[in-house]
Amino acid sequence: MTGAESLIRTLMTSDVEVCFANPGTTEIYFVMALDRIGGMRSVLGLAETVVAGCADGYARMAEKPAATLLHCGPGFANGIANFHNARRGNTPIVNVVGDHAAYHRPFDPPLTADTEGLARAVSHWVRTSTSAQQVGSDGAAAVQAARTAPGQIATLIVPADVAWSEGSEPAPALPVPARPQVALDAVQTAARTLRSGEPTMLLLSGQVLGEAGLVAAQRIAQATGAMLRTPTQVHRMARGRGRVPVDRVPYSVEAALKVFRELEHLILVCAKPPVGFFAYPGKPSLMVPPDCAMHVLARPEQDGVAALEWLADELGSPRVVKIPEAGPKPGIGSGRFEAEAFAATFAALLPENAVVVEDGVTSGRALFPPTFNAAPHDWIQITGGAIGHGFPCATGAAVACPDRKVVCLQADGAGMYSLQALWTQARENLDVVNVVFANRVYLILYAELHGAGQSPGPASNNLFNLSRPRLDWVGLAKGMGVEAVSVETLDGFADVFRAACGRRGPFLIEFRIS
Ligand SMILES: Cc1ncc(C[n+]2csc(CCOP(=O)(O)OP(=O)(O)O)c2C)c(N)n1
Repeated sequence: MTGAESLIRTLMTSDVEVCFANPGTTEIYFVMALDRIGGMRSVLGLAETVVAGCADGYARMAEKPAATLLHCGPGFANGIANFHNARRGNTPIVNVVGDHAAYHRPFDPPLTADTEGLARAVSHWVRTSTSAQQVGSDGAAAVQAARTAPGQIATLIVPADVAWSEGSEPAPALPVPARPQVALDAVQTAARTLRSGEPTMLLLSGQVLGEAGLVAAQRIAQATGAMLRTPTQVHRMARGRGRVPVDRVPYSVEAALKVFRELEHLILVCAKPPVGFFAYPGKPSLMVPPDCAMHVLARPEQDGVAALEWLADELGSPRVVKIPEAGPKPGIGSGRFEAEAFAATFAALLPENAVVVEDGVTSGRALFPPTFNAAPHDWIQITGGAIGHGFPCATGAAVACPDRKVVCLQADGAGMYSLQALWTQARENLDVVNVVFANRVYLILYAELHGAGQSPGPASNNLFNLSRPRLDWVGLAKGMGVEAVSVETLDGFADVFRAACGRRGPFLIEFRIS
């Protein structure tokens, strides 16, 4: 058996079922192995940023890693922005990166690069296999690393001669370590803080944004009056009617400071301390006031759900919670695009059990509160701020959840980074409705400029305006085999979105905002 074959068999034994790939010559041995072995689903992405985003979206929904197959240092490098987003979201991914045979590298062929160095920039675990005999156990170790809480990026570099050499054997799956439990002391400190009656907030992230964690957090809120928030970007959150509505920390520094202004205690539950997305002259980095005490109930890799349940029990909170009312039932708007009216319209029409992937940038800011009252759904956001996450992430989520409607909310500027994902959606016949907010500007950058007290000049207009030439999203989608329609009003959107959700397969709606 070749090294490539034993690695594929090892990955399959370790429950890796899908490989998002963009192969080259050094990965041909893996492609040959995939041909021979069968059973591993391979999905082609036409750029590595698509491959990386697909692997992210897949694992967020499947709750287990996919593999990627990438070509040498430069191929991996093309995926780095979306691997960064995945890393910031604690998504498990197993990267297999082909590379030159060790004996060939000294001749300095064109694709020679610091593959390990590039991998290290965004991976928690990096290894280069040195022999066909070893590559199976390397693969098993990579999956184990990826699945270690809270979820890691594991990158295995496989030189071509390791992949093609015979005499290899698959390795058995390695055990996945359980999430560590929090210490009694952490629970008791949090309980004491909450009993003090001083203004306290729980900041919830990662694993605890599933239904069980949110219910446990609500038990604590009910018993003590503690406030609840999520970070500005959620990795994946259970939302909609019947789910505990927890709002995000706002993006703008002023609005975020207001949220924390009166706070005396912040309890972190699998969350990091809240910081501004960027530094601004004269504004603080940390969003909580300097005299607010921060406590850690659970670190991101710990069992935050069990910790919240333990804390709720400690506080004597009943196990049944009353889910707070999430406001009036959303209604369908009319007229031109307006962020809040769009959010209400979207909430009114979102199908039951949908997966929403949001990379909506400025147009997506108002979406969170109105959609608490939508049908139950999961919501995924771009966790690392590297735009161009939406289309690929939605594509991967749809591979993971063939029975659920995936809706991708994508800003147009961000969408242009990775629009090739639409082609993968068409080829795999994935059930995704893509909504593009076509405002034809980098609106957020205009807002930042205004925030700095400046008016746009010729250079800013040249760098922030996308209307020359005008991007034609319907044409772009059709060119990649995805049906598409453009709309200009909220009522027009409602009609098309309803119809798109009533059919299967990829679809794109260009919402012409300007
Ligand atoms: C990988 C990456 N490159 C560049 C940026 C900087 N950036 C942030 S937002 C933005 C433009 C966003 O424009 P668009 O997606 O059209 O959203 P809008 O604000 O118009 O809604 C850019 C270029 C980034 N965040 N990530």
